[in-house]
Amino acid sequence: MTLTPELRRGFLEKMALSRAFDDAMIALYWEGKVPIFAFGAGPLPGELHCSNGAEPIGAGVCGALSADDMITADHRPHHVAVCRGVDLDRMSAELLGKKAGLSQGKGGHMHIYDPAVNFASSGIIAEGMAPAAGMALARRLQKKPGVAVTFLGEGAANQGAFHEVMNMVGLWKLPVITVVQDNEWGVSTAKSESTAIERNSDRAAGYGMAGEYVDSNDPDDIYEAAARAVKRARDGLGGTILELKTARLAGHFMGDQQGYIPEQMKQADPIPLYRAKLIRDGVITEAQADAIQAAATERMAKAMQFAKDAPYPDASEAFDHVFAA
Ligand SMILES: Cc1ncc(C[n+]2csc(CCOP(=O)(O)OP(=O)(O)O)c2C)c(N)n1
Repeated sequence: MTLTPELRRGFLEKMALSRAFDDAMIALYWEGKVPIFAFGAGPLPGELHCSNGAEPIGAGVCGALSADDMITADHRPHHVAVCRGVDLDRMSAELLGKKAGLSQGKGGHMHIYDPAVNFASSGIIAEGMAPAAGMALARRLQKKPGVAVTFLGEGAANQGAFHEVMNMVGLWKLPVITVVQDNEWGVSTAKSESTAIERNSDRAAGYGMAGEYVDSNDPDDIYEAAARAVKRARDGLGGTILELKTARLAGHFMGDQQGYIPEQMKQADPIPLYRAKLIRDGVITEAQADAIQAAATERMAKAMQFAKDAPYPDASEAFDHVFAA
């Protein structure tokens, strides 16, 4: 898999669309809310954990996958979902609680599910790991191709589920790539105060699998590391813990003013950096970069209009799809 100019241009397009999605949802979230404190109700029900800063992960990792591959993500799923090609209209409707949403408006922003592109997410941290391993095992038993990729934060890497699933993936050499997104913070707890070692990717040795840390929030570097992990998985060499240094620019949730982050630890925005890099490398011109941004804004405006125009589910449907009570 080669890093072509088309692929790199596509990374910028996907990152711009992901950011447009988050910025539109952030603006909507604040409608009807008390500024700064996030009290009150508005058109966007529930909490909102945005991906601003982590877009290179979605673009780089999803760029290395094929349609057969399967993804599970966590409570901060937008960048992965958008870059995977989850239906943007229905994803937007899901956040607004509309019946046209991917889960008929009952899942909200943490529970994005689109079987058309093998994508699911859950608000329970590290929860997506076992289903990812299960899907990889199922494919193996069915003699069908497919690598499973599970996305989580560095905070979730201290959950019990992480260790249990990694052991089975290592033991059975399952084609599972565990993407640990290291934005340094689990809510307001620093990685250095919660994790015994500096790099979760070093834990891979304890599970008999490959581990790689990418100290760069650039989709080119992420793509190349992801492509190496995908190749190992497809070649039958088992899983990889791929830890990616990234940024959390919009706070843990809305209303988080991030007062606990020292000024010198504030992270850079990767999108303008990548835009400048592509222009410097002669992949695109300034005008083409502006056109990519304009197209993303326009596409998101259409998705938001679809979501706003869509009807709410009927109250009589509230208990549909409840399997046990
Ligand atoms: C099992 C479980 N415990 C606690 C929570 C509450 N919670 C939501 S996000 C979060 C922190 C997650 O940090 P990290 O995994 O580093 O991801 P980030 O938010 O930084 O992307 C916590 C504790 C949860 N959702 N699930």
